[in-house]
Amino acid sequence: MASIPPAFSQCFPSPKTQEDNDRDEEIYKSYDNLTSQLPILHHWPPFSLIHYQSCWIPNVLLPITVAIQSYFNPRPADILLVTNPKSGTTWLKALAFATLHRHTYSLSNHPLLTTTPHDCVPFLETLFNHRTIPHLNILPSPTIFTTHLPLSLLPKSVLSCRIVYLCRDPKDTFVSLWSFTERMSISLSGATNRNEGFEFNKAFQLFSQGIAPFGPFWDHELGYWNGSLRRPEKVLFLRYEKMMEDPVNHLRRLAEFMGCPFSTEEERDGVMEDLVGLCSFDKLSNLEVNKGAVNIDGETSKAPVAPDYYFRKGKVGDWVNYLSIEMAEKLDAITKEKLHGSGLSFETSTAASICASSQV
Ligand code: PAP
Repeated sequence: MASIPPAFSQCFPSPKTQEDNDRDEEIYKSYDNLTSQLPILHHWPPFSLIHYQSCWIPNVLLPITVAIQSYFNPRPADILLVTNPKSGTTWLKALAFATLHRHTYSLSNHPLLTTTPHDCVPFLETLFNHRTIPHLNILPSPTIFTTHLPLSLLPKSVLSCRIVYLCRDPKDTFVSLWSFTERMSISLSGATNRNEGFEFNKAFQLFSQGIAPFGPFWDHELGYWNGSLRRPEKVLFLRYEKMMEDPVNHLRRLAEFMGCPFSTEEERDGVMEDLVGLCSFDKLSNLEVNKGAVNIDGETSKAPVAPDYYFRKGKVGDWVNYLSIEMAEKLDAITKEKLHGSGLSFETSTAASICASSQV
């Protein structure tokens, strides 16, 4: 878990009053106690996953999650970006940040050139990870936050702000998640041999059973999908694959939803194309800031995770290079069953459709 970006340090008044200190200690300690009462699995290295209110969350996040449930109280203008891990969080953060602040920063001197998207838009899980309830309401309004938590684990008050949800085909999400956690667990364990990492087939089995960080994958998607059907003015549901196909039109929708639509002049002057270029995989992944090492200071480890872990390939359909056809069909079948009747589907990227198109 990353440290607090400087722009957010004002949420943590220092020194704390003794009263605040005692309150925070008591709150976080009582949440810690919950950990011993819940089922826990150690099969998804480097995390231990704890089953809390039907969701598998990394166990170090349990007190943080409960603190978010109790104390996250966004303002109506705030924007919450939500993703299942590895669904394009980094990209969405960059796009939303660049769009909201486009009148403040020029392209040549933009914070995204020198600051990672994760530091521009921190996770709630990071902000609540300091055994202090952060004073988020002193931040400028609107502020953009991010979380991986499912809708069912967020407080009801979350619908007072606007939520942007980005989903991705589960096969690509799984491959990206496995690659990231495998790389992380090798780095943390000091292993030199890939075989000592996180075995692919084992990860696949767990993911298929719904056991993955913030899983089950499908429940996460359905929570926000149904939210977007019920309250379209509050939840914008986006898809990674569609955004890759037509990023400019999606940026237009994102800006409208966030309450800062592009003007006719901006459209004419190519502002959307410029921002899409700034936030593109090629641009961001080649910046020095997105290559260097940073420290994870969560309880899981002190080992470094380099920002380039968040920039692997950025491709749609990379699963074909990792999953056997049987695995892909199995995941497709589970997805079809889980999403049945919801109106949400990933039909265009199923194993069957890819096989059919490669035979044409
Ligand atoms: P997180 O949920 O842990 O924050 P997230 O950013 O969702 O991570 O996952 C990284 C994925 O987004 C990677 O996908 P891949 O493993 O399939 O390659 C990464 O390459 C992709 N990604 C990162 N930045 C961009 C971008 N600017 N455009 C498109 N995809 C991106």
